[in-house]
Amino acid sequence: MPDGCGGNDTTIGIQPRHDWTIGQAEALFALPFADLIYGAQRVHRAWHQPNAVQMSTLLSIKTGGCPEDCAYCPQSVRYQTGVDSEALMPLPQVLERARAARAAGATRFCMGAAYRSPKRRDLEQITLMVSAVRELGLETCATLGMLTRDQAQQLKDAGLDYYNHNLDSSEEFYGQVISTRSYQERLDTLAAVRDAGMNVCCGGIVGMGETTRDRAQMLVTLANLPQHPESVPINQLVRVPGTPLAGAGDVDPLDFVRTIAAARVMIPKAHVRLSAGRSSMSDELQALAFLAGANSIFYGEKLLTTGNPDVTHDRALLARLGMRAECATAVPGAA
Ligand code: SAM
Ligand code: DTB
Ligand code: SF4
Repeated sequence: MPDGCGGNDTTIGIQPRHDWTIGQAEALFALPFADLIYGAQRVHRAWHQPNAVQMSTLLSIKTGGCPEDCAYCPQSVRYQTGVDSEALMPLPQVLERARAARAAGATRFCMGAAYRSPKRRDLEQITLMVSAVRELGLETCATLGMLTRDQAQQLKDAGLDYYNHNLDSSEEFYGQVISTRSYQERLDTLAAVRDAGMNVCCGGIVGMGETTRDRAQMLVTLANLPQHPESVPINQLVRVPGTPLAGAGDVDPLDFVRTIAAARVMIPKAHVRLSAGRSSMSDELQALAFLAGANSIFYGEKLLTTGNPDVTHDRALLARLGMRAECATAVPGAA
């Protein structure tokens, strides 16, 4: 490039680092779009099969009635969203859904519960679900709110492979979204999950009114954890009527893609999941997210309480892009 034409230093390293500064992260977001995507692709191809997508299916095993006040969430008891409070789903029903997910091509089954934290008796039931789902040969994931160290160990002993617990945003912005538990409590749960020997699934939401700096700061917090999360879900806010964030402004789709790309660069070995919000994204936007390094999706018609693209559409999209489902990792001890 000729001197004096405003060329950028676009060198993006491929090695995992744990010493990101907010300035460096913001500089990534500020790169020309093509430079950021090019860097993210280089990182992606250094660590991952470029055209493979990990497929997780979600099931809400305990819906609604949650005492927390997360401003984005249709399952909080505090907001009138039309989501009723239900009891914990019985094991046979969970297994039926897990078998269906496996038959449709999912390799991981993620069980979500609208809890602040699980009670002892609920956790006993859930450990049975985890073991039974794993016996089907599926990887297991759960998201049940805050965990103590003992609870994390119980889940690990039952065969839980991944625990999802999101930071959601930067610590600074978090207080505007949730008041009923602290950022530090989230970090404590993540440490308990990690110390119990489980894989960590942790990401956040784009579109709640946060700034680019908040997005960058959330990724700095994740990247500077002692061990990187294995899975990083990047959700676009699903604006559910009745929640305080129902009227949040649109996200610039290119800024959403920048967040995916920055996650890919800063947490290179993780699966970055193009998570909630796909129902309102065009195929072209999703293609751009894959190009930016997303390599995992939620697969199946429903997320927890809101919709997701149907599997026929997703299969067709992957085929159009020459992409394929990632092969399952062997689940030791599965039937
Ligand atoms: N109750 C548990 C918890 O909060 O950890 C587990 C379930 S909770 C629904 C899991 C995550 O879903 C949240 O941390 C948030 O990132 C995401 N989520 C919830 N509602 C959402 C929405 N309307 N749009 C996008 N993501 C959402
Ligand atoms: C995550 O990061 N996104 C998923 C999963 N982890 C549990 C949940 C998305 C929920 C979207 C709103 C709903 O369907 O209720
Ligand atoms: Fe409850 Fe989780 Fe929803 Fe927050 S995000 S209200 S903790 S279900």
